[in-house]
Amino acid sequence: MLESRDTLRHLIRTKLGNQKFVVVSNREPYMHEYRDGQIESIRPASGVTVALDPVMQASRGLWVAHGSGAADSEASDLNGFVHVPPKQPNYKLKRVWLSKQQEEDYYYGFANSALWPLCHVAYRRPVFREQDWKMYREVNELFADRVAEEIGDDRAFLFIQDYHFALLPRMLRKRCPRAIIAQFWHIPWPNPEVFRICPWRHEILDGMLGNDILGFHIRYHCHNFIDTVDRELEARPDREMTAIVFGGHTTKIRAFPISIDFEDVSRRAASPETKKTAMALRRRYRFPDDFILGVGADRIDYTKGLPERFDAIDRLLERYPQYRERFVFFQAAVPSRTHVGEYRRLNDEVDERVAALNQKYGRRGWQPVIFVREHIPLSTLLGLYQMARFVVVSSLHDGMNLVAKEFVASQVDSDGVLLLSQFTGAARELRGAVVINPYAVDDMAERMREAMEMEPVEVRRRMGRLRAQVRENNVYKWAADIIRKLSKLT
Ligand code: ADQ
Repeated sequence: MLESRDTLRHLIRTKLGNQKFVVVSNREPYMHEYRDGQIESIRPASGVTVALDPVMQASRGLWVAHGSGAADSEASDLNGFVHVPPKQPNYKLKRVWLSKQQEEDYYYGFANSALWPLCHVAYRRPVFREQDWKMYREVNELFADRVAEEIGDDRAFLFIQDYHFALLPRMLRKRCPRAIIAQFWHIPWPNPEVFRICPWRHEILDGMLGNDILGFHIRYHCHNFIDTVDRELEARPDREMTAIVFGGHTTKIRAFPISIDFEDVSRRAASPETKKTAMALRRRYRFPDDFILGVGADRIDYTKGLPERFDAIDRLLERYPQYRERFVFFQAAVPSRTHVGEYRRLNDEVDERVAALNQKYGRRGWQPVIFVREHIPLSTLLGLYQMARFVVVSSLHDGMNLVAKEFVASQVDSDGVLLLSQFTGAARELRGAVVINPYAVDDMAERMREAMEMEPVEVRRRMGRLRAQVRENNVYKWAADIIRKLSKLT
């Protein structure tokens, strides 16, 4: 049976009954900002919130998150509550306020300068600062208090998101004794050799083993986690059951590949508005006649392989001059974590690569790369995907990657090719993509050429196969699988 918003809603009602369903994440699903003196709500470009919003709409639960928008406080009530989605509210968001220093040390510091590089192994050295770690613990405590205020001794399902809250499961177990606690780790988990450099590795593992269920995107990350615990703690891993018994409590470790709302994205992609958007983009960017479009859409993050992608385009145009003045690569790039030095350097590096490429090949009003450093609405991304011959996902390491799945869902005519890094969780699941190794730039250039020259029948065959997989393994199935597992624990 195909899971949908309706089947998920039904499942939530029958399995969770009247118990509270609470999601906790750092990033909020809707932020309020000031624009031209008005308060406007925007959706941040984060895979986590994109995936969970439809789940929350189906469950009508409570979402607890950091209120980070400039107008968030004004848009919420005195206790930080606001009803969302703004146009058709059907669940509650509880905003937790953090000071600048807390945000600096917990979010930019420990979460994004230590845990993010540690788990991604993209050859960026993690930075471990005592002050960041202390603040990470403090902010986890703060969230534990905010959630406990809502739950107390009630029975409830608590669903914690990601690497910002490794300590929260243990803290909540103490505060909410009747709650069932699950956590989904949206990024990879490294092997024990890599993880052992973390000075607070025992505390982190202890925190995560406060969960009843701990989910990763793929089995490989589950096995890495079990191996890490086995190496670091006096715990009893049960490899058959993929569970860990620690301090008398069992944590089940499971793979749940996250996904998207396939039907919604397909429907929007097939709409007349998307066609209009595509035509408007064509005019706006003066795409030449008979042009071939490649597209990338990413946060500007060193794990996404942007410099490598531009190097491959350079190699492509060098080797195959017939594509000059015909091929355009559109990169939608949303700035991210620019408080962190590593990210600022990456921004500069990406700018230099794009400028060098356009300088080297550009002529007569044509430039090979259009680089738009903006948060682009999904409707515009869909217009681009409609025109694209291929989309490149060249992550050096990625838990899953939802851009790949959104592109597949948008291909209602099955006339585009997905170039997908072998180091994404998505590559383990999706059959039909052209698999690339972003570290092998020459080969990536060849794969781009392959995508441009592929026979239409082969393009359709591959995309048809991809679409069948994403249609079936949609975000509602991801959530339903987790909820079924949770409900077995009551
Ligand atoms: P992210 O690293 O944020 O997510 P991803 O899964 O690709 O990565 O999701 C990014 C989202 O942002 C997509 O919905 C995409 O459409 C959107 N986006 C990208 N560029 C954009 C732009 N320029 N403008 C507007 N929107 C843009 C983390 C993990 C992933 C995992 C997700 C979900 O790193 O591996 O897939 O969580 O678990």
